[in-house]
Amino acid sequence: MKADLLIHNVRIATMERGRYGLINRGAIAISGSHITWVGEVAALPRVDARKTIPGRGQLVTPGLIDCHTHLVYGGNRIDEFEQRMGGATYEEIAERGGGILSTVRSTRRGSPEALAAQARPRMRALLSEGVTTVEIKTGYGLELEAEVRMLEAMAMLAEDHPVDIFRTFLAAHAIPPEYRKRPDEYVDLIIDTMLPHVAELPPELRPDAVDAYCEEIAFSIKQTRRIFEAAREHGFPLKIHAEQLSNLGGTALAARMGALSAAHLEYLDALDIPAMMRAGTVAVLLPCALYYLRETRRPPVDLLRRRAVPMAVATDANPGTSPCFSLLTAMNMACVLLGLTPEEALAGVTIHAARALGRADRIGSIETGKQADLVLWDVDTPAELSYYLGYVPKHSVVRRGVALTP
Ligand code: DI6
Ligand code: FE
Repeated sequence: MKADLLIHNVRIATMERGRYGLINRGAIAISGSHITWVGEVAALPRVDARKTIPGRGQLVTPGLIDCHTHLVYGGNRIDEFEQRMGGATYEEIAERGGGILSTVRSTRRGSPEALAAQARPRMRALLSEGVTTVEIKTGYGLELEAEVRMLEAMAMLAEDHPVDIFRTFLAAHAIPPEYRKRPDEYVDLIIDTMLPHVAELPPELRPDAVDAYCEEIAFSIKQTRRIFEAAREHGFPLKIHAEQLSNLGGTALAARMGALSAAHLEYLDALDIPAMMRAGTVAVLLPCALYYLRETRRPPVDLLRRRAVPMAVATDANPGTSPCFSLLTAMNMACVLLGLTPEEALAGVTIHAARALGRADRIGSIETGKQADLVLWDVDTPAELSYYLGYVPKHSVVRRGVALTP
């Protein structure tokens, strides 16, 4: 057997089917950007490898996937953090014109270059923890040109970082100030102008999915359904933010329309779950947002687990409710605050995160035929990845079959 890269003598958490799937003394052969063989060293056929990484028993996991972020935005909201810690509520700040709309003002002012430049340190923070795929949403432009500039900033980030970026179009994030009194007209704008335009963008800019924030303070069920119907006609996979502050039924709607994922879910109801099961819709848990908002309500993890709904874990990195750029922190919080096991947390940032992006056929587990995105960790057991807070175990990354120099 020929290989471009052979990784030898490592422990492998394959993460197939959401389990560790440990191979205690394993090897991985890679040709080009893909895995061509994985298994016990004892069963390894004779390999003629151009390059070998002689392992020392490190733990190899799939490259981590942050499947829900708002990494591209202008400005920051540190002043609001200070106000909130002094007692102001998120709603009060929003009423004063702060909140999402404050980020919209600073994002609209930014060129794609400026937006990419501001996002770079945040991207580096994510990548420094073994992340190899990042989803990023638009939604701080809320007008066609500014939304497209956000997509352009994402394309720039993809060019100068070793990462696969999944672009999600979230024009339905908030009602822009100029449409405050006529929200349905903004929905018309999304449907009649924005979606047809972004659907025709070249492949490096075209969104990979369409998302909507279905909530009392954002888009109603009816508005969300209209946007999703139009998005589907353009062939976009669907994602939703729902059941964060109340139960409007957005998750069930999205699942019935075949959505890839539904995020937040603190107010998810048992009755919403069968639709998710039928559609294979992934529940995306965002513990850092819940932490920052001091939300005491928890997503119904036990129910989701019992009904075998795949659970992903993500940072929700954004300037308002989750200025967190550490996926390992999100894993820890998923365990401590939400009750996931470390195995579920790791599945939540690998195979189930891949599924939330519709890419489980390509990434998220260590299997023959998958993209060779791997992290070699100096840890004893996979649970260790969820164990620390503010400490990143030493590791190295192989992305698309290429060993990255740290
Ligand atoms: N989910 C969130 O938690 C936020 N948006 C969303 O869709 C908050 C975004 C912000 O405050 O900037
Ligand atoms: Fe979000």
